[in-house]
Amino acid sequence: MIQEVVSSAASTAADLQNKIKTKKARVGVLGLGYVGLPLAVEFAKAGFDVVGIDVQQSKVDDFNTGHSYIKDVPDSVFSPLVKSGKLRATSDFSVIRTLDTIDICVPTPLRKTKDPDMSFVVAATEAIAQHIHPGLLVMLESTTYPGTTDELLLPRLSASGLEVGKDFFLCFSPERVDPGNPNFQTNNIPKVVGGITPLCTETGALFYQQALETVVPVSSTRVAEMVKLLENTFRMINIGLVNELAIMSSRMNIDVWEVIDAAATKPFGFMPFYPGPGLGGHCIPIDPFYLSWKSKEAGIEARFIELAGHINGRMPEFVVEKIQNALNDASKSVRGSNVHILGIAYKRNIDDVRESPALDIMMLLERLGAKVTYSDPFVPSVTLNASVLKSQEMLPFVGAADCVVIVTDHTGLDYAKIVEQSKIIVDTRNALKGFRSPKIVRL
Ligand code: SAJ
Repeated sequence: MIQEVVSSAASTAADLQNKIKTKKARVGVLGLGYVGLPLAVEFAKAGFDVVGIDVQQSKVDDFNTGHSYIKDVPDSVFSPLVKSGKLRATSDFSVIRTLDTIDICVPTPLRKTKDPDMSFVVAATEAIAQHIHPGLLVMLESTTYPGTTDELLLPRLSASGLEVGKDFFLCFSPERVDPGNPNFQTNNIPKVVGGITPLCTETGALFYQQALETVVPVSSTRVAEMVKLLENTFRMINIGLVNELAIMSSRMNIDVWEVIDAAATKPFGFMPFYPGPGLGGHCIPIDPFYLSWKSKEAGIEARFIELAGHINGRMPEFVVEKIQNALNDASKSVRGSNVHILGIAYKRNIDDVRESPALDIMMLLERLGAKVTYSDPFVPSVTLNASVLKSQEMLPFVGAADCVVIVTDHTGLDYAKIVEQSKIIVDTRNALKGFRSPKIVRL
């Protein structure tokens, strides 16, 4: 009997692995965003038939026109794959019955109470559970807390009666997509993957090896889940450290930027991070709270994360204090002053304003009675306190403002002209590194 059980597990895995090796496996990607769409493209480019699945019919329709709505994937690559039939999208989850592999790439946001919103992952898992069949490889890629795959996905998928590691295979593989990164894209970012069983890990690693340059197998889904959280918590805490150093240096009249640049000359054991107006984006300010939430459940308080979150969260107020003091030195109050913000995206040269500290700074300034305007070549308009603000032509507004604030240091702006035409300029990014002027106030 045992021999039969072992042999049937081996044969299911062998069949699936053979389909993967010969590129006959039918690949599915659930969630066609900045992670899912590039992943689907990589497997179609590698020669697989790929089906993208998304609940948004508009996304599915857009996808099937052969137009890529993800900037990192040009139409020149995307369109031929769709036209050739290698790549298509659907909102019909029953297609999962025909698939051999499926990658879950759905959002994992935080709720306002800073606890994880797993609703998208659970919905995706339940949809897969409805159509699961022997020989299916399921991989979760959404950033989440350690234990998600074995606690949330495994029971729902096993309820079908199929056995993990024998009838179906389940892994976690953290997405590491960095939108807009000119050097690292889905195909050449090393891919960590950990399975519920060794055979799951082996099959998941074999799958990713067909399309991605480097695959890093680890011993379990929990290790793989924790890897991603370590990566992004490392960033968040180190940014919090330099933000606190900026606050200290400001009080001690030390140029924190000069300190960091000099420390960065150390050829080992140091990695520069830079202070800023606060922490934006949908990864760094959010992912670490998955870890602190889960560790609380394990009875451990993640104090580093909470403290860094507090410091990073306070930076918009610190910037507004700088603005208040700069106006005060010019015998002006914030109330009634024209304050013009340069750059409102959460980091340079992108158009994403999610969690952008610029929005907090603008709201704080409005609350103090300032008249706030902005210019951002990447962000034509933004909704703030239910009113829509439009990006203004830069130089006229810089010249007219009582105070200009560089919140996001997009490249390509005429910073010399900005310095020349500003009365006061608060620089939160050291964008004016090479400039010396009494009107420049740095973090
Ligand atoms: N920031 C600072 N100081 C720094 C670095 C960043 O204040 O020294 C701010 C940024 O302005 C931004 C926020 O932190 O508001 C996040 O910046 P980020 O450079 O970490 O950019 P993200 O949010 O796009 O992070 C992504 C992450 N990628 C993935 O999760 C797959 C992160 O792991 C990458 O390291 C990062 O891109 C990157 O290096 O570009």
